[in-house]
Amino acid sequence: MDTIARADVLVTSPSRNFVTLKITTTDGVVGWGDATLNGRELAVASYLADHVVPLLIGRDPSRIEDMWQYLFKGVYWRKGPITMTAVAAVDMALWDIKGKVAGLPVYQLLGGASREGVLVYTHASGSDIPSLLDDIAQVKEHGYRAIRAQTAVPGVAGTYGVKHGAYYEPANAALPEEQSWSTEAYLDFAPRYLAEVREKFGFDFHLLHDIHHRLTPIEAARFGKSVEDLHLFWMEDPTPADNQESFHLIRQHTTTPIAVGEVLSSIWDVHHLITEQLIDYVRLSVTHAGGITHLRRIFALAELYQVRSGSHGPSDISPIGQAAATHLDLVIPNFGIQEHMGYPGLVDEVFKGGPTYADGYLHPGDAPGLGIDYDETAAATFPYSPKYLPVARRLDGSVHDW
Ligand code: GCO
Ligand code: MG
Repeated sequence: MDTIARADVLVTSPSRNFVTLKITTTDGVVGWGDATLNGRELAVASYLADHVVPLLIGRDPSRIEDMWQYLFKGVYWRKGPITMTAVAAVDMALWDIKGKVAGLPVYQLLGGASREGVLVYTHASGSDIPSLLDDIAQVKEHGYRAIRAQTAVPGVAGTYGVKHGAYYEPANAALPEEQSWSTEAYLDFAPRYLAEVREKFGFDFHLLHDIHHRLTPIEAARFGKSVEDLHLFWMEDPTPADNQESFHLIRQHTTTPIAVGEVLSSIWDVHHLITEQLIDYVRLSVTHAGGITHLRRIFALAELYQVRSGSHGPSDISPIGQAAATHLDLVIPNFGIQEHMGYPGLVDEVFKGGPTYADGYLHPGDAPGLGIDYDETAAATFPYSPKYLPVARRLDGSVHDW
């Protein structure tokens, strides 16, 4: 019987940090899993190397569900982003191996394609309204049918979601940068710039906006109401979802669709949001929510309540995680949209292959497994470099939600 011969945890930083799990079987089949958790990369690397890798050796790589249960229930300390990212990496690597052994792309193992391609949204941003409008024009030229629009807020230094230079990368400093925040300025400005976007470009594309947990429920309700005639595809993370109940208040006031999930990692973090129909899109990622096995379960629950998927796909999920997401997206009946932020140039020196983009859609391709490779020699030339997300402070100096 083919068993797991070894597992290696690899950390590389081609412009930003990525953690990758490589599982090798006794038959020499290699599976890749993404274990990247922005700003906590080494915690997941240690969890895997110190606590998971020793458990894998000698086990049957074909028993994906059993391995998932073993690593979730069997460890006593379940859930949480570190654990769920580590479990996800093992899960992804085992799906990759199963596909390579079967000679089939993972989406075929999951039930086959339900659609021709995976609708994606990408980011456009600007330091002011004219530069946002220019960026949207450029993004539209690349064929994107769905665009997330963010602009710096006047008087608020370093607003999230806005590029500094050619590329937006929120984890930007060896110690967290401190940025400022004013809810009043944001609530006044954001509906106005979103209205200018619709005025200039019309309604024949999906317009998304990320609030990044910055509002209280009643502020989010006001925001949602004020942009209703702009027909946003969604407002993302209007308020922190630690208290799932609080979304009832937003729902009572606005029909602007809501997307939540990028900082959440298990079905228990979203089950109330889904079963009470408090959200329209569930945005957990394969990488942070226990892999294909667990995210598929979350999407299946969501389907019963007409909640669609909208998976998180920023640059801090590696191309392996993005490939795994694309396979799942192609199959599930309640697919909504997939984030496709793209990567800075050096990343494709390490990660080879993966989904292809054309005309607003991604496709995972038909190579066996996840269809992506990792160049270990190139990766070794990019050592880990600590990079943290900023911290947000209100104008009075107190800490705000990021
Ligand atoms: C998104 C996210 C990112 C996060 C980043 C943090 O919607 O893509 O909000 O921009 O800030 O993934 O790790
Ligand atoms: Mg977001």
